[in-house]
Amino acid sequence: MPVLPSSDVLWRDAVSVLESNDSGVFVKPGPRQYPGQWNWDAALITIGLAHIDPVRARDEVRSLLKGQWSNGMVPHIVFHQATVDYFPGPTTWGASSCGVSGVPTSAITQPPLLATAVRILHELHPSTDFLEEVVPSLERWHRWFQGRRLDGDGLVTIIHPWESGMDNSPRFDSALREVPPVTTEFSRRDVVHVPPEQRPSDAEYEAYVSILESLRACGYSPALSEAEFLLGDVFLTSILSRAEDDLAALHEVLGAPGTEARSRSESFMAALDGCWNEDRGLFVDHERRRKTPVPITVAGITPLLTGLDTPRVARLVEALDDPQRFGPAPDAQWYPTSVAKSDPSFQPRCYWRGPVWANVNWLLVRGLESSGRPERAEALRMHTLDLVARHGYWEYYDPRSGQGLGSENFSWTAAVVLDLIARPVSPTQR
Ligand code: 2M8
Repeated sequence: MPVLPSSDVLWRDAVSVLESNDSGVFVKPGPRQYPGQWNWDAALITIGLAHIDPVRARDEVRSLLKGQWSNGMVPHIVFHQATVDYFPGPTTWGASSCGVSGVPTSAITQPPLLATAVRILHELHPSTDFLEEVVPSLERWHRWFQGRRLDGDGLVTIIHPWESGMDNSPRFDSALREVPPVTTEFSRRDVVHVPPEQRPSDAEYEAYVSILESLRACGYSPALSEAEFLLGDVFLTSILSRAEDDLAALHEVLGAPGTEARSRSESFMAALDGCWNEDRGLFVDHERRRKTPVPITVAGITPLLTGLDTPRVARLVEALDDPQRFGPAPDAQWYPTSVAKSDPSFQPRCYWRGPVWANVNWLLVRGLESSGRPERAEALRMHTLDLVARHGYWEYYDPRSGQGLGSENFSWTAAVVLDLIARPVSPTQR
């Protein structure tokens, strides 16, 4: 289904990235940097696999769900083995961190994109047997959010930056300053294969481990009021709102009413409504403890995913196109940057503090499409394919040169390229 002159090459290379990262049980996010199955990576990888091998795509979902906890949580990493070259690995998370089937896991969650992935897979290759198998697990996970991650304002509250997927985003800087010093010694493995300046700082990593220690001390079941790190997350809430809608559709395929999931989706949309910042023309996270201004990051545009139909869409598109903020600029043509160029925290080569991420671009393409902006979605789709065609399948990209950063041969970049090629923007979705 090529759309670009070079898309057959792009397609072939994307398939080969996914094949080469396939461990047999799950597709690793990258060849060396991340040796387990990460939660939202697996969802995006499922979407990619749906275009080339639906049987393998279903197995990707099954493998992730092997890590589901008895309380419904689907962890941010399912290790699938007891020893891995990653810190923090299964021993640090502790023996109690495992899925119902006994597979070692981490003990926090990640952006719940899985129901969205299962819906796309089902639309491409319908199988009600598969839906009957996985929809109850998705429902249990979504309910777990209601019981464990909702605070008074209805936003999904994260208790660790890793739950957001945007680990060292400056959105978390102020909350991280409250975290007590780490008490155990550890050695970082994440800077072995990737230059340290492209990764979180040592101070950030110490805070990540300190939060982990305090969560482990309370059996990974903190009262939100007592958690060391807390943030009402616009990004996670947007993803879950969309996923609830997709889950409702899946329930309906199975002949059940999707009413509960749909009403949860609407509640999240109402909560997001309260995060609108008219001056910025963006949605803004709720800092639970301190009221410092949250830095300007791409997370503020992601409520597009929920299918907005208000004048706010125009403001969000304005931010996306603004050269001072996320849009293409004469000295930085690749967009959107993960942090606004005008924000003091912007660092074009450091992980979630500036670089362009293909998975975020995919979310925004689908969000613009659902929010009645197909022409804008199409432009971003072509731009993203162009970026990868020129620079390869990297974890993230320098917005100035397009140079690939982080891990090479990155699975979610390959997966979203397959989807962007094979599922062109629909002009009518809303
Ligand atoms: C990054 O996060 C992990 C910790 O979860 C890490 O840096 O070691 C993030 O980009 C996260 O969003 C992603 O899921 C993970 C694997 O790609 O890597």
